[in-house]
Amino acid sequence: MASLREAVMLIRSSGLGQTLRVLSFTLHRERLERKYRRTFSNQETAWQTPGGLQSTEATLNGARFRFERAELVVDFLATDLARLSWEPGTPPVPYALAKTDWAGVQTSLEKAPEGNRLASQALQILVKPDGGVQFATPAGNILRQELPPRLRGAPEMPTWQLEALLEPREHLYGLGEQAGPFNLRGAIRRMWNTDPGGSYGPQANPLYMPVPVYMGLHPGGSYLIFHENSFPATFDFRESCQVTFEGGALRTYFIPGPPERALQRYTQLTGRPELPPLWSLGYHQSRWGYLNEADILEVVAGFTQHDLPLSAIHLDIDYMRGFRVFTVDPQRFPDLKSLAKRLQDQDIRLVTIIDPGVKQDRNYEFYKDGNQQGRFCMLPNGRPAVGVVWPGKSVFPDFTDAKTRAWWGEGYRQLLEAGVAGIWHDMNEPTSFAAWGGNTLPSATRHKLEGHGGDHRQAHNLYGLMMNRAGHEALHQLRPERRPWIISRAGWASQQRYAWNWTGDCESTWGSLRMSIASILGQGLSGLPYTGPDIGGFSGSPSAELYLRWFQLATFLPFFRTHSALTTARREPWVYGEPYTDIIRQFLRLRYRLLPYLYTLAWQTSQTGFPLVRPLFWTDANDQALWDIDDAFLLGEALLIAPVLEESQEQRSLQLPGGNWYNLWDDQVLTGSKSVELPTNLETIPVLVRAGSLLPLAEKNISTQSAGTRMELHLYPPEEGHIPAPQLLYSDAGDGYGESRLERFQVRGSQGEIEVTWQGEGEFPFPYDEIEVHLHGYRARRAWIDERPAEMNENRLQTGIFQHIRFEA
Ligand code: MIG
Repeated sequence: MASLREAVMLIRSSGLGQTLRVLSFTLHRERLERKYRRTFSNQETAWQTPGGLQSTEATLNGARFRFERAELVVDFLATDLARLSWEPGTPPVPYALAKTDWAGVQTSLEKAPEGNRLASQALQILVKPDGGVQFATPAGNILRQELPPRLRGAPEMPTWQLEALLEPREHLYGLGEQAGPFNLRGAIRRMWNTDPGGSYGPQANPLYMPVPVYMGLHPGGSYLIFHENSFPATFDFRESCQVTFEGGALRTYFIPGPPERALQRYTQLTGRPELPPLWSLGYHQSRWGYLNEADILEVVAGFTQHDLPLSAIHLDIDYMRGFRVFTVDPQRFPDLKSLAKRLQDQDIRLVTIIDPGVKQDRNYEFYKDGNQQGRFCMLPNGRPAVGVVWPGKSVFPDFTDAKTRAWWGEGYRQLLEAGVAGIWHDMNEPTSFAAWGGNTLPSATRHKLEGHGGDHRQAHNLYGLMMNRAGHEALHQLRPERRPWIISRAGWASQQRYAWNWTGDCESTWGSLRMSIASILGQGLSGLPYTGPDIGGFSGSPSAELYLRWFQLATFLPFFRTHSALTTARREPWVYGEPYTDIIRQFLRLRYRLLPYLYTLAWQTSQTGFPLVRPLFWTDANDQALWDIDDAFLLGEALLIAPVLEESQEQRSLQLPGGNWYNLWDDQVLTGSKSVELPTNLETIPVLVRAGSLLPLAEKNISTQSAGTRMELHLYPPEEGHIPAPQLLYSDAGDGYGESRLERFQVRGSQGEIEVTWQGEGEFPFPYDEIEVHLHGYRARRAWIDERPAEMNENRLQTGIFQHIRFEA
């Protein structure tokens, strides 16, 4: 049992029978592990180096280096994307790759005194005669120095270890979902999708979704590294950068360049998310413990009564018939379809949870069918791998088989036909309850791996990813006119193509609130832009103040949902009474006003892979003072959020990036490149707007379906001599694959005179009837709309569609 809490929850909710099942599973697995470890243990053999270089051969886009005991193949897929593969070891099944048809670039292979040098216009790779590898910029700045890798164990299943030296100032970020500080320097992290068991805090490791990708930043430059290897691994960043993979070929993608360019390349390689439906960026309410239709209707009525907007409500495991996936309990939800319809009429979407474990029950059609068709993971003895999850003894679909993905995909049909809008994938690490020794399937469990075949050590980290792929493909197929929306707990590299994710069962503490920022920033730099924590933390009952602070922070995160565990106090946004409900209402409204801005960021993510939530150094990767900041973040280009992360805090300090920043609440201007003190109060958290921004805020209609009838453009004057990047505004119907449009607003000028030019393109009609430009930190005495004098109303200007506006102080 991962924790006593879970043990108690388990016995309480499932009884003694379940507990005995868990014990029996654990004992059975232990026997299997012992047997299996004998076959595959690499622990006893000594580390070896590749040995001396024996031959070098230029290839079209790189070179092949034969060493005594290993071989290295280097390919330049693009000038700034190199793939290095060390064998022996099973090459990866390319699940993570979205793009495989790289044209490749011709490189020159040059013999130098230190070794063989391969160079493109963006990167030099030096392969030394002992297998050491050095990466440098064309100018010769060293980005990374690798020692000769080490390997041990049987050649068909070696353990590889790669060690690189770190620069004294080097910072490392990423590795998917992580707790603890944003900068991973000094950390040791395990790659093994894991359910920490009902609650976790700031140092937990591993979590549900580690990803073997990270970014390095040091004064000599920056780079991104992706290891395409799904075996269990350890990333040890304490002394040096030491990475150990317990199987498979050692495959590395190396991308030099500043963070945003590197991330763009990485997400070209592994894919970018499609644009999500607009409703998914609204507010979601959830709780493990909304038991039936009456509960749901009562909660929804509460939102109406308290005048709080709501976009989605989630059904946790209790909607199912005895936790059987793809069933609905007829007593609790007698008519899901009419419920979904009723909610939809109020612009509220229904999301249902789906767990991968399928109850082993002879009278359950889905199980029977899957069993007959051989859809479940097997043990080497040809019998299904049986674990224990909520429904009791359960079997696990093998999502690494295309036929199984298609079969599973059919399961969603009924839910979609009932009007369910989104799907929530849980327990897909995969998790099986166990009393000790980790809560997942036995290592010996077999997986198809698209015909290559392999064991659970290779397939474990791919399990959630491939379940999400199955779901994503099914939603596309079953409901082609709508955009799929799935949120998942587990996943792996390239996960962003198939699902959002949330940070799981984080504890309800101030430390956990703070940690969620680092987690989301790290995921963003791992290519995963859509995430967020359970507001208030999952496992406990937060104080009113903690819940409020969490809510205020989450207003600026992509995934915006309150969710809580069965055993906690109720947590609808009104349960804390005033002044909390009123403040929450203000933040909810702000969130809905921000939707066009968020939606534009979502569109940008689909084009670039940039996360919505970004570290402060995104403004300037050379500003070393920003490298450690994980108590504040950027939302897109325009907003900087500095949440309140401590109880009764009256002011907080912030390392402010360079340039001028306006306080969103009172327009006070601050100048950056220094640490500033920000006063706080209960009503707000510090939010700053970057000078030169034109922040779009929708007004009047805060529903998610039609984004608003009035658009306010909030103009914050640029600094003298600075021309900001254009502010984009993306619009479409909010779902489906119809027409869209993109506005491009260019702001120029400064204190004396400011102009805004507007260029729009696209067939979708501009969705706002009125436009109002609001000036901040600037007083205009006169204004012209398309060269005609116009009337200022205080600091506001009413206008229709325009091409050019000019303000004069
Ligand atoms: O073993 O479905 O992280 O959000 O409420 C716990 C019940 C299973 C874990 C998820 C949580 C969800 C809970 N699930």
